[in-house]
Amino acid sequence: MMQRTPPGRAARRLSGQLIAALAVLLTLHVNTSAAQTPASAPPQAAYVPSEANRQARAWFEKARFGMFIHWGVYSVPARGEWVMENSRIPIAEYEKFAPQFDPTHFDAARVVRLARMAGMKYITITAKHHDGFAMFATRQSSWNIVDATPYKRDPLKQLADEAHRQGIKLFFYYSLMDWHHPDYYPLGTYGHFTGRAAAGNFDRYVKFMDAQLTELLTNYGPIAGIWFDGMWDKPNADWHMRETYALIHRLQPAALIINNSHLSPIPGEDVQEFEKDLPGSNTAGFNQTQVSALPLEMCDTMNDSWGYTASDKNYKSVPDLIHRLVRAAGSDANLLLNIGLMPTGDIPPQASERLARVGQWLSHYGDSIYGTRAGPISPRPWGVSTQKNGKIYVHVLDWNEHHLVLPDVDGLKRIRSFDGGEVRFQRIGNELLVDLPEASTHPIDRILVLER
Ligand code: H79
Repeated sequence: MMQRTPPGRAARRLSGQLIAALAVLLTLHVNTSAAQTPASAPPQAAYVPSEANRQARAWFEKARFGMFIHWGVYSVPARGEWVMENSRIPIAEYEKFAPQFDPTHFDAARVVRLARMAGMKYITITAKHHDGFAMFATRQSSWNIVDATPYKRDPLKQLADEAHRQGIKLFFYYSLMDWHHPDYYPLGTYGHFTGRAAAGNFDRYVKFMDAQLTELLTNYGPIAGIWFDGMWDKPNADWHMRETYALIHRLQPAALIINNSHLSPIPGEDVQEFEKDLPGSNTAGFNQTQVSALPLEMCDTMNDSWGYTASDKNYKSVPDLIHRLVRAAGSDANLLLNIGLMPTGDIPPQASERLARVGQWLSHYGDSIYGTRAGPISPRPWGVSTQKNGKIYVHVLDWNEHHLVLPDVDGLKRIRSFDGGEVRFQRIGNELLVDLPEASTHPIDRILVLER
């Protein structure tokens, strides 16, 4: 029989607890046998999110759709944000892109308006990517947009002011891996072609990072959260994440911490991230973690690139983008959908056209997405379910037949089409045989509303 809470999530919560218990046992084992934790390490107090943080999590879970923005000095060569590593460009050469980076067309108001028009409730922008280049005014290094480019202005300040003005939330992406900073040493998997000295003090790098994060959390008003990436470069290093997380939560208690570590969430993290995969699936190859009870987010690209890539015209269709959003919601996750801003600061027109059309769809059907949780019918090849206020929304995405068999729903009284109109169904044993509306009437998503 159907339950009000997603049954998959409850089961996962239980297995999450088991895994947490196992992790504690493992940690104990490692600590005693390999003595990897310094003797002075404080006892591991449990992380209890503050009231402000809990409210922020509840907001986040309702938001369901955000805009990811990849933008940095790598936009100039226009071959993606990994160009430094992939083309083996040494630091001294890579730095020559900075004098060419003059994004005078950047219009924060326009970016925020586009996000709102697309139905997105927040923006997550790269403050610093793997190349270490700060897209904000920082005193910690001159490797930043104000000091190293002819633009000389702080686009994150413009974006933060505009986001506050237009009522949209702003997260800062911050790469833990750094191919430019001399103290990011010893190196991890990547960054071996930069020509930098084989020396450095990692603790000093962590201090640098904390100082930049302090700037991001004090100079830009209320920030919705920090989105970390790149820890997978050195998963066994002592990142001092507990201290960094405590710093963030002390500076802004409502700021959510997201770490795209490709590992199970650790204390201090507020959202579990999935890169290019729905929670629980692993097509991209780095999503082997259990789905936790935290709010979930999945990030994805509109074409095949994060950072602006001039040659990449492989944009997903509008129905495909909508399906990804709906399937994310049906898996209890937000979709963080990326655009790669151009070196001029312009938005690629292929991206803005598509986003406007996703926004049109959401203006009609958003009620079946925003504020919902995953529904009681688990994700299927044909579609997903969401639920809100006792109503279940069944999203029929990839199914061109006239009938659909659903598991029976406790106390079901009627089914209607989202746009009105009664939908006929029969009970057969523990199942419902539903007469679907014509597929041609809603080619993107036939939404049924199950009422009890
Ligand atoms: O910021 C975006 C990516 O740059 C970052 N996370 C998203 C949000 C990311 N970095 N690495 N990964 C994601 C996964 C690793 C991909 C790799 Fe590769 C495969 C690194 C080397 C081989 C892709 C292909 C990048 C370079 C070549």
